[in-house]
Amino acid sequence: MTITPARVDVGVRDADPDEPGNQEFSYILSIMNGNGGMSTQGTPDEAKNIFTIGSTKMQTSGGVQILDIDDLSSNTAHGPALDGRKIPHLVAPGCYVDSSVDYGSGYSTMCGTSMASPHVSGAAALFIEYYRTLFEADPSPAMIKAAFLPVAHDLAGNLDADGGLLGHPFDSKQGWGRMNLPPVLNPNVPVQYFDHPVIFDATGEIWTETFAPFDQDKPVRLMLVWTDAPGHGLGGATPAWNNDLDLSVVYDGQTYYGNVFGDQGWSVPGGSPDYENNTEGVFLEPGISGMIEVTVSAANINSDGVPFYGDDTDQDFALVCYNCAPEPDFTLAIDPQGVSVCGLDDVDLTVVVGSIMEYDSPVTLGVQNMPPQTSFDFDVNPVIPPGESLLTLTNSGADPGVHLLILTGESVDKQQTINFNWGIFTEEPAAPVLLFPENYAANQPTQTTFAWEAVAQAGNYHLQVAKDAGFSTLVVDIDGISDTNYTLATNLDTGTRYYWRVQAGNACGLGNFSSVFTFTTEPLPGDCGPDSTAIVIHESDFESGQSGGR
Ligand SMILES: [Ca+2]
Ligand SMILES: [Ca+2]
Ligand SMILES: [Ca+2]
Ligand SMILES: [Ca+2]
Repeated sequence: MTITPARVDVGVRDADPDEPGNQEFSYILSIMNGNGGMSTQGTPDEAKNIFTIGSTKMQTSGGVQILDIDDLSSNTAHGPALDGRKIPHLVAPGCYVDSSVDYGSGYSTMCGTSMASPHVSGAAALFIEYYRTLFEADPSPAMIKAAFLPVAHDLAGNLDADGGLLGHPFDSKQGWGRMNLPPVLNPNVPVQYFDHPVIFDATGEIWTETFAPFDQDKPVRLMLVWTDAPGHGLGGATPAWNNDLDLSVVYDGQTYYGNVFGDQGWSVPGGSPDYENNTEGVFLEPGISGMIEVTVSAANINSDGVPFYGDDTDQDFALVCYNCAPEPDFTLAIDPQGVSVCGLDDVDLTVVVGSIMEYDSPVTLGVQNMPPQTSFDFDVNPVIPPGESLLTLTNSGADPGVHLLILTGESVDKQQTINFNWGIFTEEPAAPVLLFPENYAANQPTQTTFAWEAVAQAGNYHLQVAKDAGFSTLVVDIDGISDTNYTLATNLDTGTRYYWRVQAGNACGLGNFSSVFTFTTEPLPGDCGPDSTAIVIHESDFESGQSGGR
């Protein structure tokens, strides 16, 4: 049975026709293995409401990681849809991938867009969980796309399925780029999510919000996605779209429309609104300093975008903005973020109070958790954002140690805090006492965890691991450890003897090293044990065709 685009486009909005109301369903489908070319997708790849995924390279068929993972793999189909819409929406690693296929020798690798789309399905499941923790609600299928598309990895300069050079997104080969999960689940800028903030009832209606970039050194990325009414759904050259929304952003007197990008992949002013695609992005390059006004307008509402609601002409949408602050606010920063001193010297730190969206209410600064026999002073307080103040910390005999302090900023309706460390020391720390691996421990994991007792006046610790008791061949030499334990990020050799020691340091200097402990790592099957010498008891040269067992 052929699945028409209409069937999946209907299902994104309402996957269960027997159940009253809408049961939304996020279809994340692989585009066909069309092997490049032009418009080599099949059906229902042309559907407009689904999330269509192409494939990038990852491993050889033998399972060896390859370097050019940002090239499209030769199997993936190129769009556009026959009516001109750009597909796929996203690409992900698909060729080759460790898979559950069994060619008679257990698991094997496989190459295909069918291997790429499960990466996005899994990532979407993680995003749904993340979104639930933020809003105690499920994101719509349009919201899932709107969260992933604007932060996808731009594949410009890499190869398409035919070996040609890719440009910047949005195009009909990489779509919006290669899936990039960290900024979706762990963004380093504020993200504003709007899932059906309004439902347009008629052509001409608009929705607007004003934002400012939170971090002026990073881009502002906006994405508008809507689940359109299904339409004829037959594929082919007859336009599949029904309702048309437009994203526009006004900044510094210029209007930026969705999907109007310049040579460098950033949005440029001018051009005209996109009337085909139901994913519209505006990417403003770093350096935006003023407010931006975001508008979603109902350019053409001719169909029932939201069944079981209102009349038969309406449409909802999802909009996501990365690096957008929603309202005027101030920011706090301190430089340096931590200080250590030996003796009774005063310490000076610079507090920077930033302004978002021209926020200028006075900010009163303070420091909490000050230890006894210390005091603080700001040369300017309160500070009018944007502004600075010099913070001086004075010590008249506080207990030595690392003190966690809290810098506070309070304004009429806002408050901010940041933590920083003040290390106060009077002498070099003593040598640590090692805990584990215990001396002469055997069969330790190769990603060994080391632990030692805390030392008075330790600012941080220095761990050394060597293959000899004299520490002339160091295999681990890590400084600045703040905890009293450390787990190796890389593996030691198996079946090998190691020696380790720790010293503590602070602003007064480095203490003595601990006594040395030794341990051995677990052997692999067939490994000779540590401190042993292999003795050959049988040899056979199969390559030369001789039979074994001489
Ligand atoms: Ca239903
Ligand atoms: Ca449009
Ligand atoms: Ca309706
Ligand atoms: Ca209407």
